[in-house]
Amino acid sequence: MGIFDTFKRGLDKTRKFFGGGFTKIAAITGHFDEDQLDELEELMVRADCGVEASMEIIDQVKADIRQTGDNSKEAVLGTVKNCMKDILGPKTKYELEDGKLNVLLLVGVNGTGKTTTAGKLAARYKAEGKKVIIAAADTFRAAAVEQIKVWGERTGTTVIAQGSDGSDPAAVVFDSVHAALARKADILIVDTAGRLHNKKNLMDELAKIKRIIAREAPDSVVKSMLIIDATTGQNGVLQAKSFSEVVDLDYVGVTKLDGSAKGGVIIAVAMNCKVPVVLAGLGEGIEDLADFDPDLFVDSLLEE
Ligand SMILES: Nc1nc2c(ncn2[C@@H]2O[C@H](COP(=O)(O)OP(=O)(O)OP(=O)(O)O)[C@@H](O)[C@H]2O)c(=O)[nH]1
Ligand SMILES: [Mg+2]
Repeated sequence: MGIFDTFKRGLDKTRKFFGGGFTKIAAITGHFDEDQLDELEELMVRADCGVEASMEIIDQVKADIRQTGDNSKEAVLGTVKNCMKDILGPKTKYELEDGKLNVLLLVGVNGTGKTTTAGKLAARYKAEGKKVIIAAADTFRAAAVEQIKVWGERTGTTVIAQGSDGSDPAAVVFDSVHAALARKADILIVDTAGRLHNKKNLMDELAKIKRIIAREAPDSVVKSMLIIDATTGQNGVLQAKSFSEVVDLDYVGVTKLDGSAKGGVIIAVAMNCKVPVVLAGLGEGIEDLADFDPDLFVDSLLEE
């Protein structure tokens, strides 16, 4: 299956809701008058694009209509798509630096899909012939180590963990960094425990993990990625804002786009935080992960 089809399938619910809603509004009179534009704005808000982005897009649609006199479905669709692509910005990819240890810290609140994303990424890099190691740095939840070990087996990836639950995640990271250096790994994926941004001790723990990596592997390339769950809507936007105030985030990954009609949340995230969305989780399967591509995203949401 091509990447466009993967996106389309994963975004099925949002496409039906948003793309389908758009077509319905356009079908009322065949063009967009004031009433239809209000409905369109409401639809965007309900698809979780956020009030700010929805208003900005509608303002631009109105400005274009004033200028061209064209309020046909095609014209409005064109403006909406262009505005969304502008808000999302150019495609940014998480890429490994050759010849270095790349460390990727996956962070976020409980249950957003960090462990699943760690497993999917391990599979991806293994398939590319990279040497991958996973750090089971979620020592908080009893079943967490088992869960990541299953992904390790499934993908043939070494998982570094400590025996008993409740051990120190920083110690796991210490061991993992040394294992990764000794084996000349290309990437060390660090699966961390879910945490709330306002729990100081847990946020401090992330800072400690980062310090240990910097100290033990000063030449490594360390990146932090916040994983947010699309089904939580505007809450995800708040998480992105608050996490970025406490940890230096480099990237955002948005999961469970397949389970939500509210994939518009990516627009809201892009509008509200400076950190680029680079990954899209499009299902529970090992292959249901794609590099986030703004053009593909918008084109699969709103087909001509
Ligand atoms: N449909 C769908 N489900 C997903 C996706 N990503 C993760 N999940 C599911 O979401 C649930 C939670 O995923 P985890 O990977 O355990 O989340 P986590 O962030 O590691 O959770 P904690 O470690 O408890 O904080 C699991 O049932 C996953 O299968 C996705 O892209 N689509
Ligand atoms: Mg987890």
